[in-house]
Order: sequence, then structure tokens, then C-alpha cells
Amino acid sequence: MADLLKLLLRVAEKAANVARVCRQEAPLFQLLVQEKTGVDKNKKFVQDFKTLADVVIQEMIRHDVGAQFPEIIDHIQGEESNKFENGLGECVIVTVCGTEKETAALLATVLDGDQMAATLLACAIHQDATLTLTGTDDLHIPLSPSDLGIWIDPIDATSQYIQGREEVVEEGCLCSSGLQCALVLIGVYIRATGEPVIGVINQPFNHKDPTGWKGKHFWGVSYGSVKACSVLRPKDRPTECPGLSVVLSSSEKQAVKEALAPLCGPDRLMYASGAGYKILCVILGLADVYVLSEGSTFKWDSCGPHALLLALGGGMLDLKECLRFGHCEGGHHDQGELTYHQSHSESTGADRWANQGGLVAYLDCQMLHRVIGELKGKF
Ligand code: 2IP
Ligand code: CA
Repeated sequence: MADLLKLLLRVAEKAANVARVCRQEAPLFQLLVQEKTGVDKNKKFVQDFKTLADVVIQEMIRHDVGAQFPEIIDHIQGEESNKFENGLGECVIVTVCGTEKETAALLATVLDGDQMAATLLACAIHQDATLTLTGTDDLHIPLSPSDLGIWIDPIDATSQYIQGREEVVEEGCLCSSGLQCALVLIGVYIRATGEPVIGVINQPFNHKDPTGWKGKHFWGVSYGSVKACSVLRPKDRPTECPGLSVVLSSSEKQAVKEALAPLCGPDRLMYASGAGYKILCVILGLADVYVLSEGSTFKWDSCGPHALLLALGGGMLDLKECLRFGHCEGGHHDQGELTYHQSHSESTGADRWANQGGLVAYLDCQMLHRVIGELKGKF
């Protein structure tokens, strides 16, 4: 399955290119940032261009993975639906076609005849990504494609992507908002157990050089004794170290913020946008733990990054379950690990795939323990 990992890394890079092109090319950028309010809202399209960019990326990933691994195609799910209605009230299914020309023609029907935008977008979709891969060649992952399912979040933290603020970050610090928080997330899980096994994260806007924005990718594999990750595990901190850092959503409950403040101190209780970005902060050691008390994330937000946490010896748990039953034995926490194969049948729409009990992401079990200890009974 090392071939699947390599393919996902290439296709995530293509997705990042599409995300960058939509911001760089004036005709696409105009569509992206168009403020649609009142009667003008979605006058042209039932969904807006932001959604089309997401759908296009998701369909491109589905197309490329399906071409090489047909056994997985019916088990690739994502945040978006690919059904669109254009200004004439016609329903158009957005897919990636065999040729760039055909894709451009299809996109033009959704973009109400905007040939320029359709051509630019189709060109980015059909362009192969150049990517130097390291550490993936010697990997042997004894899984068959027919065992696997895939979750895609084409662009996580979409609002940050649209607003497009360019934050300057100091080395070793997290970015609380801005383009850096926007991520392409792809996660592979085992259909039978829901366990995440391969994760790919692409950060299309990692840093800027004189030629423009440059991206960065991260990957991880966790299957039995096979553990591999493009990121090194942050050095374990001495246990007597009193401070611990936690990253939260700025919209987190006051009670959670107050419960964690004494443990972290004012500088180490941090806020950042994007569910995927906050998990990436834990993976990179920029924060020890990410806590989310609400069921506001979905399987596509967490599956990919979760595989990287597991590859590094950490994990991601259902917060509610962890607060109720949590224990940590032998340095590993095995209760309430999030899974990816079962929907909530009582819910409808996206909510069927919500991480309903909130979540807690960690690399070091002792840090997790201290955070859970502080949160118990507080909200
Ligand atoms: C969102 C996005 C939000 C996040 C939310 C995700 O995904 O990442 O930023 O909220 O949980 O579902 P917050 O930033 O408060 O953590 P999307 O942008 O794909 O809708
Ligand atoms: Ca998301």
C-alpha cells in the first residue's frame, strides 16, 4: 500500500496547486472572494464558487485514486456533494473528465459560461504535480485496497482560505489564523474496524518566497507494528516540566478555557483556526494537546491527521467518552479512540459523520492525563 500513500501525496499536491491557482489567477480569485448578499446571493449559482473549488478538488482526488485503485472508488467520501445547479436551473454533476478540454467544457456549464475561469481551473486539475518524496520507498503496508476507505477534506478552514490573510509566524509558534491554517486532508481507514491507517496533510500556504506561496506536506502510516511518519516525534519533555500547552478553537466554551488556564498559564493556552490545523499543531509539537468540547468536527476533518498522531505514538479520542471512562495504562490510551466507518443513523446530512462527543488529540499520554484530570466535572 506504499503505492497508495505515494499517489495520495501526489494528488494532495495537485489539490494544493488548485487551491493556490484559485487565489493567484484574477478571474478565479474574483469568483472566490465575491461577496454575495441579499438578492445577489447565489444569483448565478446555487452554490458559490468556494464550494465549486472544494468539489473540484474532492472529485480530482476521487478520479485519480479510482483510476489506480478501482476497489476503493465506492468507498471514497468527502465533505462535499458533486451535484450542482447552474443559473438555468439545470443539475450538473461535477466530475473530472478524460481530457482537460472536456473538464473545461463541463465546468463552464456550472460557471454559467465563464470560459476563462473554466479553462484555468481545468488546466490546474489536469496538471501533474511535481513532488520529491522521501521515506516512502521502503514501506511495506500489508493491506489490500479492498479493505480500505478514504475520507477527504478538500480544503479545511475554508473561511481562512477565502479571507486569505497572510500572517507572519515566528519559528516554533503556531499561526492563530490566516492562509497557513487552510489544509488539504486525506485519511485512509480500515473498512471493517474504522481504524485510520494512512494520513496525508498538505498545507498549500506554508511560507512565501519571492516567487509566491510554497506548500508543505506531511504523512503518516500506522498499521500494527508498521509506524512511519514524515515528522519526527517532538522530544519528550521532562515530566517535572510544569507547563503544558493546549490549543483550542476561539469559539470553545468559557468553562473549558477556565478549567485549563491554571494548567497552561496565559501563554500556553492557545487558539487557532481549522480543526485539521490544530491537530497538525499537536503533530508538530507546537501544542501538547488539542481539546474540542463540541461535536463540530467531522470524519473528513480528523481521519488523515489522526493517522499521523497514531504513527507518532499518540492518538485522538472522543472527549465525552474519555471524560467518562478514560484511563491510561502502560503509556497508551485505548478507550474511545475515534473510528471512521460508522455513521450516526439517527442523524441526517453531514451530522451523520460528526465526531459527536468532541475530541482530544495528543502525542504524550501523560499530557493527555493531566488535561483530562483538569476537565473532569467542569462542564
Ligand atoms: C471547519 C474549519 C473550522 C473549524 C471546524 C471545521 O471545516 O476547520 O475552522 O472550526 O471545526 O469543521 P474552528 O476553526 O473553530 O476549529 P471547513 O472549513 O472545511 O468547513
Ligand atoms: Ca473541514
